[in-house]
Amino acid sequence: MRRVLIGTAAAGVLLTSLLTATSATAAEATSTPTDAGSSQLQLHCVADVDTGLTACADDDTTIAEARIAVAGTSSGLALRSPVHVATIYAGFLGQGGSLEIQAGADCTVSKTNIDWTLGNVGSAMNDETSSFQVYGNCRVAVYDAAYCPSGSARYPSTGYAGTTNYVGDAMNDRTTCVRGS
Ligand SMILES: [Ca+2]
Repeated sequence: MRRVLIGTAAAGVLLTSLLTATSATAAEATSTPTDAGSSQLQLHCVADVDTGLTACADDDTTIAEARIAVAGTSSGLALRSPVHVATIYAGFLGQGGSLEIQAGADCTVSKTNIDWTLGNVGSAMNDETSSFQVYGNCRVAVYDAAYCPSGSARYPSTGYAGTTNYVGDAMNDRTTCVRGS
């Protein structure tokens, strides 16, 4: 009997602490959005490097619908079938807000040429990136300045990198442009 009472009390304490922790996390997320992985809205978005369009999933739009939306063009050209070439994340891989990048084709074998450039990651992810995952035979470099100008701070400092779980203190939360090779 006594053990049951102790167990019940312990469970009550645990539940209370979980609720407290949840409340504290929610409060922190809305008041300190600047750290890696704590982007205020944690939006999941898609950008297409060829159409220049970006869309985000929300209450009315699934990520699948966003992919289709950015693949078309406002001039009414036929929908394409783009491929997923990279995803940047506000937190470590798979965490926080994200931006999935689509291009017209996989990256080429050469890992020194430029296959695609996403000139501006958009307001939801600007200066938020902490990590990136590559797909479609691509390697990636992230740049501080829009349109990836030479001389801009970048990661890696030269060349291109495969999937990276942290872009380093120097480039954390600074990425505006993403380039694939
Ligand atoms: Ca930047």
